[in-house]
Amino acid sequence: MPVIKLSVPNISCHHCIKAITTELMDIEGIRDISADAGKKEMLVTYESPATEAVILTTLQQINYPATPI
Ligand SMILES: [Cu+2]
Repeated sequence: MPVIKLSVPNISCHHCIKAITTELMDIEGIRDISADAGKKEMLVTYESPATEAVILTTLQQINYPATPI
């Protein structure tokens, strides 16, 4: 199953992580999310029909633009 590591500069606290997790878990195919508020990074495990593009677009839409690292 693919895992992407993302830099998400707008993460500032655990509330951000909760909001992001809620939003991403609504996408079919997202299997796991772990985030580090200190590093402003997250790991997303996913499978079809989810794609990296869908994940990045969703994060952009909720104002947490992300960059794969
Ligand atoms: Cu926050």
